[in-house]
Order: sequence, then structure tokens, then C-alpha cells
Amino acid sequence: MSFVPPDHPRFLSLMYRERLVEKFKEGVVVAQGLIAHGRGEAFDYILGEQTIPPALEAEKAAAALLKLARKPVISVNGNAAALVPGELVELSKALNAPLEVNLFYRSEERAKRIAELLKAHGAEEVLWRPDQELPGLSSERRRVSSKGIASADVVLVSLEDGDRTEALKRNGKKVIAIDLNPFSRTSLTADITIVDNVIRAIPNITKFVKAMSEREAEEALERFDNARNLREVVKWIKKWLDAKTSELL
Ligand code: PTJ
Repeated sequence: MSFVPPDHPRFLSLMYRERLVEKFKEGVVVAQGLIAHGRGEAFDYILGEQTIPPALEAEKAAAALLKLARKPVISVNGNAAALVPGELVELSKALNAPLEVNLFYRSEERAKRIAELLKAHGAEEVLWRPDQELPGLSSERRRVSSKGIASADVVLVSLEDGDRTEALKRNGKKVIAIDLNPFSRTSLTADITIVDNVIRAIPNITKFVKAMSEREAEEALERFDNARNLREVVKWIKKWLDAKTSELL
């Protein structure tokens, strides 16, 4: 790992880069995942690298939907496993929901490696050997487990592609997406879109899951409107851009 000075103003961001590079070398993250992270960083920058209020509201609604679900499943790809392995395990335990490895650039070896990483962080069971296919999807992400995504009613995804989100929806699943890009097809298709960094979003959802009663969960879901929430996100981005623009003048 390269030396990152702890007093550097971008210390955390640089450390997460280091972690991704390390996990890339270990075969957990693909090279394309490093590029995807860079795009995420750019969006995170214009959110002020913080959980903005509409994102927190979406995280609360996500916790509510996961809590009230018959069979929730947490889908894990290479980047998410590298960035928040322990946090994913904690959420899975709080919900009593399985973690399922689902990859765009799938190889048996990498799926196994990701499952091992999650197990090293305390996961008891990780689904990583798919035995079914999601109808209407041609990418490797079509490969799902009958014990997980195939029979789930609610699926939590992060750093996702629009194709699978649409396929999950067509197959009757509710989708919660964590995506820093509010304009992506995934963001526009999901039932609940969390425009936040997966690093902040997963612990926030876990906190809500642990603190929320069923009644509170029902109320949070009733109040939530995804299209309205996305509009609020864009308003925040505009406000941030306006503030930065006035610094230039
Ligand atoms: O591990 P695999 O094989 O499943 O591959 C994973 C990647 C990420 C390579 C694959 O899913 C991919 O190419 O993703 P996309 O289509 O680039 O989409 C990634 C989306 O996630 C983009 O909209 C990014 O802005 C967003 N994103 C990137 N980093 C983060 C993020 N969202 C939340 N938190 C992040 N840290």
C-alpha cells in the first residue's frame, strides 16, 4: 500500500482508493471497477462528499422496505465487497438476510474470492454459486441463486447496471439501488434510489434497521416518493454548484 499522509485533506478518499487498488491486485475488484469508482467520486464531489438530507430519507425508506420484506437479499459485487465488507455483513445480520455475490464481470474464481472476503469479515453464509437464471437478462448478472435473488421479494443493489435493475423489476422484485449518479438508468428504475456513497449508505441503513419499529417502517414507506426524492437530490446538486460558482466570482 502506498503512503498516504494522515493530515492530507483528502485522506479518507485516498485511503479508499488504496483499498480498491489492493483488492484489484487480490482479484476481488476488476479494472473496470476502478474506472466506475472514479465516476462515483466525481458525483460524490458535487454532493459535498456527505449524506445529503434526501439520501438519508431514502436510506430510512430502504431500511423500512428491507425490514418489512418477506425475503430480502443483499447483492454484492467486487467494488462493494472491497469498500464495505464488514458493513455488508453487519447489515445482513441485522436483517437476517443473505449476501449474494452477483457480478457483471463474473468468473468462478472471483466470486469465490469475494465470498471468502465476506466470510473473513464474519459472514456465516454467502451465496456465490448460482443455480438459476434471471429471465430477460443476457449479462453474467443473470446468474442467480434459488436461495437468494431468484426467490427474493426485495433486492438491495449497489454500483449496478440499468439492465439488471430493469430485469429484476420485470421479474416482480422491488429494487433498492445505491448509486451516486441520480441520472443513471438504475437510479431512474429502482423503487428506492439512494444517491449516496456506498461507504456511507450501508452503515446508515443498518442504523435505521436496528432502531426502527415495524410501525415506523410502515410510516416511512408511506411517506416516501422516489421521483420526488430524486428531484430533491438534483436541487441539492444545483445548490452546491451555485455555491461553488459564487466562490469563483
Ligand atoms: O464487480 P462487477 O464485476 O460486478 O463489476 C462492477 C462494476 C462497478 C465494474 C460494474 O457494475 C459497472 O461497470 O458499473 P457501472 O455501470 O459503471 O455503474 C456504476 C455506478 O455506480 C455509476 O453510476 C457510479 O457513479 C456509481 N458509483 C461508483 N462508485 C460508487 C457509486 N455509487 C455509490 N457508491 C460508490 N462508491
